[in-house]
Amino acid sequence: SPASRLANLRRHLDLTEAVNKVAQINGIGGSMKVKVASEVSQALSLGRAVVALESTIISHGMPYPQNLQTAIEVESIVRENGAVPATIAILDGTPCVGLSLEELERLASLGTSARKTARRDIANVVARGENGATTVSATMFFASMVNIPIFVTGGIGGVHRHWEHSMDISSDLVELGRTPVAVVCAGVKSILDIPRTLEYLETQGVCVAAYKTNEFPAFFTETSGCKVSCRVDSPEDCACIIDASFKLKLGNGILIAVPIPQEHSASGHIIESAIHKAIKEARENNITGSAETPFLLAKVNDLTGGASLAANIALVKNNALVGAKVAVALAEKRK
Ligand code: PSU
Ligand code: MN
Repeated sequence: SPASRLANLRRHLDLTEAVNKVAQINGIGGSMKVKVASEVSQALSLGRAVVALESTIISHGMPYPQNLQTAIEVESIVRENGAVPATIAILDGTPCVGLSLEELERLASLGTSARKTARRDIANVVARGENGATTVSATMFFASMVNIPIFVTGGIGGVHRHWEHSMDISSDLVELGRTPVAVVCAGVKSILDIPRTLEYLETQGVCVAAYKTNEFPAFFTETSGCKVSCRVDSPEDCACIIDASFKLKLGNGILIAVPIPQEHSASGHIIESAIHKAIKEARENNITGSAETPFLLAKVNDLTGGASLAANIALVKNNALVGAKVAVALAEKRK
């Protein structure tokens, strides 16, 4: 039908644009190189589902070797559900979209000696030829650059407790306000100020959708006491909202918050008291800025005897499952 021919043409034009974008970055005139794994660029040019994955969660979010194992398992969950995984990191100064097993191994064993790279750090890491593990903000930036619409992670950054003194608000929230990528996460940890994180996302014009629930999840637990204005009940539901947001060219991101599976949810009060202690210790040792989140994550894990790490791994895998299904539903819709 003419309508489907038009749709095909439209898609062809979008893809040409995507391919050109990559080419431009790799171009002779351009000085900047972005390496896109061939499996990823092929999938993108065929309009197939691709899921971006971040790398700070590997370097700073989990200890070795669980980080490597989780990264590999997350990639295979994405594949098993019909999408191509694209883990994003900066290696020797080259932004890479899609890592080989060797590259994943390298990043996982580098751990915290890879630089935690948010948007503000990208140019510095590239210019110095360093290794950078991308946070949510930097990963969104590169995903959007190569037209990957879906990105899966564990938890995003947010408004820190004591924000009124430190003014510490994660650049993840601002990135969500200005980069059109849908981020699948398990909400934010209560190391952060959750109600104010949601207020800030509203200010930034970000649609926050909760998956099969009316409440924003708090990473380790299914509930946070905060309601969201958008509930989604299926991958297709998510795909419709993403598609509408992109077609309207709203320009901002979307947050899809998937609660941790009930059987893995960590005991609320144990986590809560660990978070309390961790924050107290961070204050006493004057740990602030970009060092705060990795410090709190590691401390909470120590204090809970690894229970929080197990929960973290389980929810990331669950997010990968949901994210891959959303990516497939979106690719179907765009056919
Ligand atoms: N929260 C988590 N796990 C993580 C992070 C946050 O539960 O691994 C990482 C993500 O990479 C996120 C970053 O983008 O920390 C936010 O850091 P900051 O709070 O410094 O903006
Ligand atoms: Mn910060």
